[in-house]
Amino acid sequence: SSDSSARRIDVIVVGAGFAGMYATYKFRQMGKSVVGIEAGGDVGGVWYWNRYPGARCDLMSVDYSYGFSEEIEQEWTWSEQFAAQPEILAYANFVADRLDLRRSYLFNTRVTSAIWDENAKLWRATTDQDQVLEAPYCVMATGPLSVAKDPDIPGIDRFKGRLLRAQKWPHEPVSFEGKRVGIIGTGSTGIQIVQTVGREAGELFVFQRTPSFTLPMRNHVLEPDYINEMKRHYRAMREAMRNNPTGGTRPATSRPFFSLPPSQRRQVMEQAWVNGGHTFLGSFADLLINQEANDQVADFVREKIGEIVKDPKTAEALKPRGYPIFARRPCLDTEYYETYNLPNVHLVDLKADPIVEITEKGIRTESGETELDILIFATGYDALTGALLAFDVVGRDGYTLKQKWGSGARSYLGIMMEGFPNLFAPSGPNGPAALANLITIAEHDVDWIAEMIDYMEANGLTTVEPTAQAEEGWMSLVAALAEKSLIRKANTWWVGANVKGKPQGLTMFIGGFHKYREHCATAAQNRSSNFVFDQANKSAAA
Ligand code: NA7
Repeated sequence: SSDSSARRIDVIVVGAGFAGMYATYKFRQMGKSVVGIEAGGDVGGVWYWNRYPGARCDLMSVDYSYGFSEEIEQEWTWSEQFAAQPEILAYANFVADRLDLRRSYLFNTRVTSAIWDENAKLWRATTDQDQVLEAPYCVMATGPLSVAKDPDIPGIDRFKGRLLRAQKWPHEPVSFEGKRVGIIGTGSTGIQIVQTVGREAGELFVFQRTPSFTLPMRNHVLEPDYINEMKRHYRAMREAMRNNPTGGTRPATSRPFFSLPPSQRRQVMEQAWVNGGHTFLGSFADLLINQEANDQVADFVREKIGEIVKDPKTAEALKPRGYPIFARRPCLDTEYYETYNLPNVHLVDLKADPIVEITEKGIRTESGETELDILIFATGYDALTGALLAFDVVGRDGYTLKQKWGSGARSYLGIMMEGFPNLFAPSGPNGPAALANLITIAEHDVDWIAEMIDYMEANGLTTVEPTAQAEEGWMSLVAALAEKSLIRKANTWWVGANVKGKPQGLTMFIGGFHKYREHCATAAQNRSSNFVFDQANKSAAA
């Protein structure tokens, strides 16, 4: 029975990031009525919120952009090889304008629950603005990195200075001039903030628990000749991206590290350092499965840190040890290590001098209190599953997602869940997120979902969910691949280690985007063995 005050539509899309925007467009093109729900004030998702100084994508801009529209590809021109947040947000806005997406969205609105109604065969989504929406299909484009996580440190509420979170950055510019600034977090986000704010602030104190490996980004302005060339070859490029393990244009290699003699290996690493860090992983095929190869690259990077950073004690503290390089997402920086040569930038090594508490005036470590005007948190996300567990998602027979994922996220292809009919999560947990280009994944997944819906409608089917067996098979494959990889050897958001109490384990398919795509295609070709259609009708008839 459907709720009489509810608005009945065809598809609910949660999120206006790149996955949600494309889903909204795609389903509208299919003639569906779509309502999108977005907590932010406008489109852009993570790029709407993350306005911190130095925010930039570490994928090349031509890769990290939509491939579904030739018009958009031709009309939009990227200015830099790696675009900064304002440009990416401008791009999202350009796409939203161009496709008139905003008319489908409720902004400044959060979904508070999404509940499957088995009788009506509808998802019913309730919002914090008291709307109720009902639709046969619900698409959770909620993003793998959208729920910010504060550090577990006592006294956060006590601080009387200005507290800023990277992932909820104010819209108006923040001045650091003459200020004493502290930052906690030295992942990709912290590194971008440090290298930017370190050059502005009166004093910058970097409270580092675990140093990251970061490689030079070598960002540069894109020349008109390059742009023209690119625009001529976009089609072939997108095709190549779809067949690439990263879902991007970075060339893949099958060359093992030790297939080259030592001097040549060294030469390749030196060249990768000069060309830019994103070429490292493309230089050797086995860096994430061969510990000795990994050690050699890690040694090479530690050597570079030692060469750049002048103070030996600081250099030593910045050198990551005890986990494999690339087992945390590698950061790409612009003179990050050089920042520590500035007289106003101070590294506080929390391994030697742990934080005790946050005080009214700043941060107290074991050795004493550091007074601060501004404190920045760049302490990461409740990644991959956080956004979908932040509200109630209730499937068939009152089965909740929290129950289903109680001991770790389970899904089929990272898109669908047994027990949750007609619920789709593009770039969801157990898909290739984080190791591949998220826009490529999002477009692929939305297209795959659209095909599924087309198939159902052409065949008079109303509900679909994966079989328990198909889901189990996928989860075994994800686990088997994870088992072989060095990724499990580092405590990161990739394995859930950064959130207290979170089930541990790699909930990502690491076999490469190109393989993921094949699995999805095969799954769809064998629909009757991998999915149950009209489950309720069947059980009612039985
Ligand atoms: P990350 O990579 O999860 O980094 C979070 C950082 O915050 C990391 O250095 C943490 O140190 C640090 N952290 C968290 N809690 C604490 C406490 N209590 N004390 C000290 N330091 C702390 O998040 P990012 O936002 O940088 O990057 C996320 C992804 O966004 C990135 O991988 C790209 O894909 C884009 P720890 O390692 O836990 O010791």
